Amino acid sequence: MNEKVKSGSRNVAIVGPYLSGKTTLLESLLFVTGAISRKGSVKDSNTVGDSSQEARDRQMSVEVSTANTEYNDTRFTFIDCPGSVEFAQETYNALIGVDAAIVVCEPINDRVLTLAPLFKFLDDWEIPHLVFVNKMDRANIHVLETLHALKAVSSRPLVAHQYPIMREEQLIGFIDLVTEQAYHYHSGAPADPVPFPEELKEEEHIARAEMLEALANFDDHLLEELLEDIEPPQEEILKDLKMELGADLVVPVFFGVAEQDYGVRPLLEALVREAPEPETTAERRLGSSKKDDTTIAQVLKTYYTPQGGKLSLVRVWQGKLTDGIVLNGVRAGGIYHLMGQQQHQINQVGAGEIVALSRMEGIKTGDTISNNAAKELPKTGQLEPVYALAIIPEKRNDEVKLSGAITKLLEEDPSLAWEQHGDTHEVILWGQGEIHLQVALDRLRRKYNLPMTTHLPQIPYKETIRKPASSVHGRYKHQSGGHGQFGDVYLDIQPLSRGEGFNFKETIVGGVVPKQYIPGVETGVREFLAHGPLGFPVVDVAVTLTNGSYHTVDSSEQAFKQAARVAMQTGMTQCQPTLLEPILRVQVTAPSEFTSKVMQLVTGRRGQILGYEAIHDWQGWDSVTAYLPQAEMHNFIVELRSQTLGVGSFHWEFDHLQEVPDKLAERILTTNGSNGGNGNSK
Ligand SMILES: Nc1nc2c(ncn2[C@@H]2O[C@H](COP(=O)(O)OP(=O)(O)O)[C@@H](O)[C@H]2O)c(=O)[nH]1
Ligand SMILES: [Mg+2]
Repeated sequence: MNEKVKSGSRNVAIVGPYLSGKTTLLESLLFVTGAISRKGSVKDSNTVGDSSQEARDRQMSVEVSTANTEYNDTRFTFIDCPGSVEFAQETYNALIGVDAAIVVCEPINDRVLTLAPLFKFLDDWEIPHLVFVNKMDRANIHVLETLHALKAVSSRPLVAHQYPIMREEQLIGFIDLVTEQAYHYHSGAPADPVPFPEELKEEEHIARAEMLEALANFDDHLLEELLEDIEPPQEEILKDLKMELGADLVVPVFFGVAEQDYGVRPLLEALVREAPEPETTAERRLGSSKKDDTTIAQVLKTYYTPQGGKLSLVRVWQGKLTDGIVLNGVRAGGIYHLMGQQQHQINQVGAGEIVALSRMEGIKTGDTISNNAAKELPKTGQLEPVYALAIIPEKRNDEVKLSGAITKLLEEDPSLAWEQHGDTHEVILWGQGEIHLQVALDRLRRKYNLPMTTHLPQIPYKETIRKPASSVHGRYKHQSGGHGQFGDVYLDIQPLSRGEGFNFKETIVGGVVPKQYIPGVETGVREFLAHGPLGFPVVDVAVTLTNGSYHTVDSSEQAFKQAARVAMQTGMTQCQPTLLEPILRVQVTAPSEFTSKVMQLVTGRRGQILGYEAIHDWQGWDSVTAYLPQAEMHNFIVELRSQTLGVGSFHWEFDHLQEVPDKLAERILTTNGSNGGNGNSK
């Protein structure tokens, strides 16, 4: 099927906080434009946006979802993005491929505040965006107050594009601030023009003047007109809106009720009229590089379908995609338009479209793909993992299948990570929070038939010693038929400073321990230190072989290894073994009004505050730096989010090992047993 040529197209992401109504808005956009004949609802789990089982189970979007429609001769591709912070990576990866974003929010002050990280991302990437204040059927704060709250979190000036007409807390219509025409909404039909509501004259004038002033900041001609009290022509206002939205200089604001399709047509009209054309976006992304016919596309999302096929959602920046095209050396299996989970195959598609390609093996989300070695385009950074669970297949035999399945899981969702921990041998799944990991585990179970059990990851404690022991004797002597075994050593054991690790020396004179047996001694010492007296790997210890004796027939490297172990066994208990815990250097970011709460959270978890400061390119946000024991970090992100309306986040790295306070060490050792059983399961 070849696509009918449309006069234009727009790729638009729908973003905003969890529960603001994005999936509902998409449903309404598709309904109003005739792409679907009946509206689904999130409650009934039959929307186009939340079509995956993982999304339906939770009645929330957990990955980006695409749908196409047409309005006024313009072809639209909408991408419904998850709003939960735990799925932000999905949203960010998709956003770099769109021409504009609709930021959906609720008229509730606290919720508006949670938009700050999203606005920052949009502005850092200069992605044109407009705001759709949804749920205006229960707006219990004044419109101007909502605008005020929005302005406080956006670094770009917000301009009301409409002035809502309310009846008590219900939206019933709007005044278009460009034309000053008023309209009333009706369910199931476009809005009707109505006479200007005189009682709103004053408020409307203020909002309109603010809009014009904001636009005039980037247009001297408009500024002159305003200064001279000349009414600017509507075309000029629209031209400015288009230019300034397109360059992410201003953020127009709309109001609506997605559930009743109110405000949805004006939004579509504004997108047709004012959102930048795909060519404009492509020019911005591709920069000054030479334009030719080379096909350049970028992967916005990778899916594995329930049938196991791979689909790469791509934005075509330049050139075209044709059936069987080879990109980065990989032949595409097919080209598809996606409508939720449905796929519609097409033969070819030109620049400016977002489509899915099948079987792009080895190609990852964010990759730039081309038929002629195009230069790599910028991609979004990876969110750092902040929450971990240790996972074990329910069925032992599944262990071999696990790494293949996890690899696919990570391709679909790059904000997951996994590791096989060197000390604890656990498989640890890392992600952005509890729900994020639960969704990942659901996918493992459902798509890969890999049910998993989970527990809290063990803390990789280590141990060291506080005191030295000298000339510790170890002798290994075995006489059992044939020739025997004999090794005999004297070791000095000394504590080292934190971070120095392990070192082994020898000061043997006169060959009392022959050279060829010394490596055996070192191996014996190292093997012992893998499991110290407390059951954990020992660090920051120096061992010196000072003396010993041997037997010409019975000695061997093996016997000296055993002798060294005997000496270590005796010696280490005299050295006051102590438990060490990993300390992370953590940098917490949150709006400054929460800084004192963040500090309390840190100190309440045995943390040590190192300092705090304002973030230089993020007004109103602070960064608190602290040392925190890893043992206190498990649900730190959960607490942090609950203290900061969900917007706090942190960066961490391992910093050093530190002695565990005695009382606590005792508790850890008794609950873990003394043999390194180190399990702190739930
Ligand atoms: N009152 C009201 N509720 C709405 C409106 N739009 C969406 N909702 C409800 O808000 C909840 C979250 O909607 P959803 O579309 O899943 O939000 P998302 O998380 O942003 O995708 C659902 O229960 C919707 O029915 C609206 O305009 N008015
Ligand atoms: Mg949703």
